Amino acid sequence: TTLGLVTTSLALHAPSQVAAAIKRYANAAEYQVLIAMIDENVNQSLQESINELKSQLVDKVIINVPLDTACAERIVEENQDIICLFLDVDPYCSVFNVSFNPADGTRASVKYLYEQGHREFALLAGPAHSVSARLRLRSWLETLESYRLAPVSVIHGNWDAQSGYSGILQLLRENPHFSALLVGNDQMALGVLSALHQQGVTVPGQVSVVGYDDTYESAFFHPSLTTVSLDLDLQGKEAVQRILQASDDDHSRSSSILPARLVVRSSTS
Ligand code: IPT
Repeated sequence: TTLGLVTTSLALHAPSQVAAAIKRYANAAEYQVLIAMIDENVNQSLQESINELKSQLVDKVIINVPLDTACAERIVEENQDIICLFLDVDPYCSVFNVSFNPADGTRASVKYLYEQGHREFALLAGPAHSVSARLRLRSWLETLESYRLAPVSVIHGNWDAQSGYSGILQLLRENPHFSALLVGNDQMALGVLSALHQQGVTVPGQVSVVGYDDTYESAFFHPSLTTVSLDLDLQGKEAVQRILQASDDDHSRSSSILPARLVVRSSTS
């Protein structure tokens, strides 16, 4: 009657939205949710958090922490007394997961910008330690390449608005010749919009900006953000359903890959 959730920082909008959904759907199924939040030193404190949950008799744990395949497999291997379901791993890896297709939304955003006439792209990716950030970046690059294009600049932020703010200032200093900017998530895009406004660069007049996530706030940015929409509520719902259905029998554990789609608003032209 108790589910565990180990999550990355809830100061980030997407994981906090997912946690809210997990709590809501679990409660509806008459389960409580014990939440452990970890920030840094992921590999070490993840096992500690799982141990804490185990000591509270939790035997099903949803893990929303970015994990490389080898780390996720090791967690499964070393915790066979519980069922782990992962939300932030490579969707095609073998562990039990509910995740998003990392390529459909990224392809759609490059295609859309290309068809709007853009040829000079800058990329502001998420942190290199995050598997999702790397998969999004790879898909942007592959799609650009399919149009025989390469980005004018590529940098990494750390998902928060501050890093988007300083990231775009760095991009403008290093090579300001881009008309389209792809950003790894909406929080960084928020910082980008603020910095561009302060620099007198118009959006979408001079630079079109595309975010990623479509958290609840993104439609209220100024200008409202064109972004890749993830149904984070659905991810929470599917995760709860699938982990509650799962039993010791491996066949009860079926992973799923959820779609991502481009939502066009006012930050692009
Ligand atoms: C991913 C978000 O897209 C990103 O904005 C950031 O919040 C990150 O999580 C935190 O780890 S969504 C994840 C399920 C891939």
